[in-house]
Amino acid sequence: MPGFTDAQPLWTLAERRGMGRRRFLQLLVAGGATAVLAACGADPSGDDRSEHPGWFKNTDPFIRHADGKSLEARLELMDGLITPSSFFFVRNNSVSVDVAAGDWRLSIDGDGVTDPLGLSYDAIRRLPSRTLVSYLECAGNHRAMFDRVQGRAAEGTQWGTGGVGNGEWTGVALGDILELAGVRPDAVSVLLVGLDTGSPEEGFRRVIPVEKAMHPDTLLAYGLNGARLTRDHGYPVRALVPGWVGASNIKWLGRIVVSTEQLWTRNNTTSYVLIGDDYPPEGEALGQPVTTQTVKSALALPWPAELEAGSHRLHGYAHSPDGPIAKVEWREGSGRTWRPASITDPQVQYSWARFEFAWEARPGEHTIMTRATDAAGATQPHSVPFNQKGYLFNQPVPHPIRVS
Ligand SMILES: Nc1nc2c(c(=O)[nH]1)N[C@H]1C(S)=C(S)[C@@H](COP(=O)(O)O)O[C@H]1N2
Ligand SMILES: [Mo]
Repeated sequence: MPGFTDAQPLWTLAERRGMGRRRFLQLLVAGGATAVLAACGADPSGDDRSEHPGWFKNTDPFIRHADGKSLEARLELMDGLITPSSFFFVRNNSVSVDVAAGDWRLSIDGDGVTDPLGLSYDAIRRLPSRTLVSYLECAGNHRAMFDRVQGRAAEGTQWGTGGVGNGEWTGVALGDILELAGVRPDAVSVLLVGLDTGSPEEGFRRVIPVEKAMHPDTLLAYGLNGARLTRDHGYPVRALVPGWVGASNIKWLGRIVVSTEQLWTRNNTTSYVLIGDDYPPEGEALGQPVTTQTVKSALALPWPAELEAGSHRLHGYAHSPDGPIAKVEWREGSGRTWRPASITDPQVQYSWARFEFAWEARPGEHTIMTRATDAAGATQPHSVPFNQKGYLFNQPVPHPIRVS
């Protein structure tokens, strides 16, 4: 039974809400972090009204970035495999929007379909549904490590390790929707457009290739963790593109354009592109557009972590876009020996893996690195080349731990 290595942030939150230590411990025993959060007045569905204009959910459990667009998850608040909606990170390029399902329509058009159409929410709910577990990660997750580890800051929100979550998603296969619209055999690009500003002309968008769009696991999702998708995560319908960078998973989806030519938009020419000496330009892009994520791991600890001396069971999460995690290793300080961590749960579909290991904490300043390898043999590299916007950082990070 996994436990908390450090429930300090949760306790701080509970204390601020006037909760006593005993009640806090009782709630943890009864229902884990979710129960504590619910007792603090946060709707466990994660769809309540926050005091901040950018989001709907209670922002207390998160690291709130100054850009007003990014709620970074605290991995140390998670003990299970599935991330509760109320702890799931949020990344917006503007603000979360409130779209009423009754008024919502999805349009599918473009020269890549023979029968352009519009679908209501009810129509989508009548189509065959699929449920799958998948992690979802921002392309910029770990971006701050370019600065913290390589000493050269990349542009953009300085995400630590919490720009990621693992959900159980329910929806319809995007491929079924494209079939309904009569997708042509010579279709190439599928453009997904969000309703961020209320109109499909302005919304956040991303192009994916038709092969990925037609994959049976690429979904138009309306459910997260057995409940209705919440507004911060794209209600009424969002795209779920397993393994691909967060930005492909368009929220508040309003329009799909299918094209027989490769489409280029901001988000595959100047943004979500690896720009730097090691990345030659591709097509109309300034560098190499990011598509899939990379193999990564992180400890479920605050940065820096503070622990009491003694025996600890540390845990964390590892994920790869290319299948299950085969092993996770850890190493202390600049030591040469990597030791095996154990993977604690069976991995289904595109889930991340939860790993843990025992650590004897002696007083002083320490660092621990973890390194994941997936079933295809891909492992976290010794060093990643710099790119201007700081995407896909996946070298092992020395997590600072202060022991007293
Ligand atoms: N419409 C729309 N979709 C969007 C975004 C956005 O700003 N608008 N942000 C994208 C980015 S950059 C990421 S990382 C994921 C984050 O999903 P989440 O907020 O549900 O965690 O949503 C993606 N989909
Ligand atoms: Mo992102």
